[in-house]
Amino acid sequence: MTRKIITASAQMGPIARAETRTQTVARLLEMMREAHSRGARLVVFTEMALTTFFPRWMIEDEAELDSFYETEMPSAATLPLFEESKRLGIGFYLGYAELTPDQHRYNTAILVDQTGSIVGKYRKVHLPGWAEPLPNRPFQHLEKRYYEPGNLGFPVWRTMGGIMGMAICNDRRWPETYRVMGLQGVEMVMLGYNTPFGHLNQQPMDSLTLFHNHLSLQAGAYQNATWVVGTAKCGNEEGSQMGGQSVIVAPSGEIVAQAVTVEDEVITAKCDLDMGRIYKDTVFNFALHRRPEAYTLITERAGVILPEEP
Ligand code: CDT
Repeated sequence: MTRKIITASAQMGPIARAETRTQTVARLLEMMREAHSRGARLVVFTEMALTTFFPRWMIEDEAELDSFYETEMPSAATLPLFEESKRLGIGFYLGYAELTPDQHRYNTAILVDQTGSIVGKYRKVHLPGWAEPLPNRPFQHLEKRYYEPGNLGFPVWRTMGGIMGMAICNDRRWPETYRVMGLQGVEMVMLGYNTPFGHLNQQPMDSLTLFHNHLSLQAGAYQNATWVVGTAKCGNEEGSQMGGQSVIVAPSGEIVAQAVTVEDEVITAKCDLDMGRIYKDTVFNFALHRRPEAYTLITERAGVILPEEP
């Protein structure tokens, strides 16, 4: 039986601070329909796809801050996405800011299958930035203030004919993200991102922002023999410029589809979930070639380990 699934990455242009959930969901619905019209059975939306990227600001008004979080999923505003998913028979990944009933805050993504049912939830583990605002910066990056690290690990789900995993933005820079899912046989990793230029105040790194995006996604795909779908929120959002170049990466590490704008844009690829098999059976046959006993010498010790002075 063929396990080819046409998959879409639905890149999103800027979301204004004043944009309502209804307006944002309308944009997502339009892209879901476009993806479906091109044969897609799965569409990957971005990180925090329902609001502007609010961690760029220090927000002290609690009610204003709360307005960026979802307290239920689906909500009245997001229900049309679930209904359309079911009607069209297309699954989706959706990132959003989550506020739990017991007042915990996470940067979250859900996976919804082709019947419009939530089958998985992931909470971002690697939170970049700071908890306190930095002086003299036009924009902050306060994810450590507004979110707790995810507490669900990196699970995978057997759904939509494959073994599916999720990650969010900064997670893509960490090999552990993919490897933990790779060890569970993941066949497709979905990931949304908001990556502002200049966030580190380091010019040389800034010019490499887009290169590092692809480097991370392609290395994660190849080294774990998995498809990786990376979906940007991009363009000039409230004066903050964010990188695009959303991609669909094959288990070979090759980019098979790439966005060319910094606006709402749907790209698609026919993803053969069996394609990773040749790598999983050869160069990345984990059972045959990995040496966990060597890795634990280091990893069982917590924290950063500096080499000793010669
Ligand atoms: N959203 C997110 O995780 N963005 C980070 C950039 C900011 S690091 C201060 C990223 O890794 O793309």
